[in-house]
Amino acid sequence: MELTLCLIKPDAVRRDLVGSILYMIEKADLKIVAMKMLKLDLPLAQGFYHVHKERPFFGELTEYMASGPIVAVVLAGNNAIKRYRELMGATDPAQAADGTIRKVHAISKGENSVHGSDAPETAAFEIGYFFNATELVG
Ligand code: IDP
Ligand code: MG
Repeated sequence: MELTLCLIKPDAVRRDLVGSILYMIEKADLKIVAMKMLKLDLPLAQGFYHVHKERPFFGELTEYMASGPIVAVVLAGNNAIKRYRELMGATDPAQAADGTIRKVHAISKGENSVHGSDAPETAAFEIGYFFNATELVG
């Protein structure tokens, strides 16, 4: 059993897509073991995306992530990190495969509706960024 962090990003919460995205996740047989809605401020968004701080899009990304509420979700399953990355689709929705969350819902490469951890080390950091061990259930 592996854990991964999903964020439903501000563009998706704003467009009332939380239920649709969670439906796709549950249909894909990934188990929700923790969930909360929150609004990041700029320093929290910057801390979450610190690995991208040298990238040209860092300012745009962190301001967007702090622009409205998000939903943080911990998912569990065999090979959950890779399976959820596949379900999300490519970063740019124009490149995302049919049936993926980003193909169906994302607006652009920046406003791409969901985040997913990319490796066990980043998943551990990202889950710990939003949740205590006692908040994971199931
Ligand atoms: P990922 O979310 O598919 O793992 P990353 O390369 O880790 O993609 O980038 C993190 C996030 O930064 C993306 O999901 C997207 O919101 C944003 N981003 C990535 N590349 C660009 C870009 O070229 N312009 C604007 N935003 C970007
Ligand atoms: Mg990434």
